[in-house]
Amino acid sequence: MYVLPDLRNLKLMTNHFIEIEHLSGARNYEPLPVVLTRGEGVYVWDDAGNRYIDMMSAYSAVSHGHCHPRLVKVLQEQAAKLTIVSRAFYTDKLGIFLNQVCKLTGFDKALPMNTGAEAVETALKAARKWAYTVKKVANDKAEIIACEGNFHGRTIAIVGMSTIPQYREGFGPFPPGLKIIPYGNADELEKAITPNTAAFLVEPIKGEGGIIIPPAGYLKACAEICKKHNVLMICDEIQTGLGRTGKLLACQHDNIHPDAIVLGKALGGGLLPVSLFLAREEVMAVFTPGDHGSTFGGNPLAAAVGKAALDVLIEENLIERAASIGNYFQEQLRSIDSPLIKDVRGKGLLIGLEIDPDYPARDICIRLLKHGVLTKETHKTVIRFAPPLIITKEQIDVAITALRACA
Ligand code: IF1
Repeated sequence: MYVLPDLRNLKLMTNHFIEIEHLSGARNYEPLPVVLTRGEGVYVWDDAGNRYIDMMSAYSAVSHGHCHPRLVKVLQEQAAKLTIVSRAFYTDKLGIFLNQVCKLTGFDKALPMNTGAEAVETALKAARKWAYTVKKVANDKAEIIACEGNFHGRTIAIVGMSTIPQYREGFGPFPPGLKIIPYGNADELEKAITPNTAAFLVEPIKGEGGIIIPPAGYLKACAEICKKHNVLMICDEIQTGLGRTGKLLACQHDNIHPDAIVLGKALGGGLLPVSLFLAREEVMAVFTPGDHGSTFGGNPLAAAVGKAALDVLIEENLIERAASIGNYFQEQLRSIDSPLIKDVRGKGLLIGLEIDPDYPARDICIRLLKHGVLTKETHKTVIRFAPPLIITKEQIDVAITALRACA
């Protein structure tokens, strides 16, 4: 049995922490060789005291910046007061949070969960039960349509909709009734709909799929097709929502109001997991007491932090910042003259840099790390630039200078 050396007198060495993690941790990730110890605003520090601009924001979970003082204060105060009581009892925090988020997003009802995948599973269960009890689809025949290259989480049912071989291999068999269509073409949706179709689940912008923006009007056309065929349209706004693309919800770029959405990531203020399934009344009404739940879902600690995260989003104008600073960031990225950069795409502060496929994007991420900028490639050729929404133009200029030196 490996005896861990006494950390107190050990020089904080990166490889030491990496070794410990490799010793005991599953290898389900291949992180960059950096050991982070502290975060504040757009910055994180490693164990040698080097400072980095965080261009990942934990995949958009840290939109408010690391350890936002106001959010940490709410967390600390609530953590010292009441944290987890289960949903067997009411609390003084949950109703206020759900009422606030329904008013903000325009949905009738919200069901609190913890991770994004749990909120997506909740959406799948609601869609199926709505199909059987409202649309009168024959029992166990409900179909749900998703898009090629989607990412909605890592559960068995959700990866049953994935088209990424690595996300599916070795995890079958998968539930039936899940259909895949190409992303970005509304005609393909209409062709895939049958009388048994319960719902269409779609990301307004494909995140993991490489920051892919669908043609303007795509979501609107899909919403009209769903309405025409009495199919629920559910937008996965876990990564694109809460201001990330320059609007509260990314589906608002197409002026649509879907039947339901899922939120997560930044809803927890970069402090803890908070997610929600939001829907119009008729859809949420399918859940009766005992149908669905979660030990931690809707706990007062998460509700207090979730409410504060929404307050900060609005009061610090983070949505408008994402739009204006995001445009500036994209302009600066487009001004970089490098044969390696094939495309710059994104909305607000969800930006992807398409790199020449002959050049491993990970190498550029490693070089950026050495220049004080932290990010990661997605799908080998796209570098993600999704900083906290509090980032300033000056901080973007520093990142651009670093990228000029690396690309
Ligand atoms: C990983 C990226 C992947 C999501 C959307 C639901 C979920 C996610 C649109 C599930 C989660 C995370 C998961 C993380 C990497 C990251 C990610 F797109 F953000 F880059 F994988 F695609 N819907 N995305 O993006 O939420 O259960 O994780 O809270 O799994 O490696 P979760």
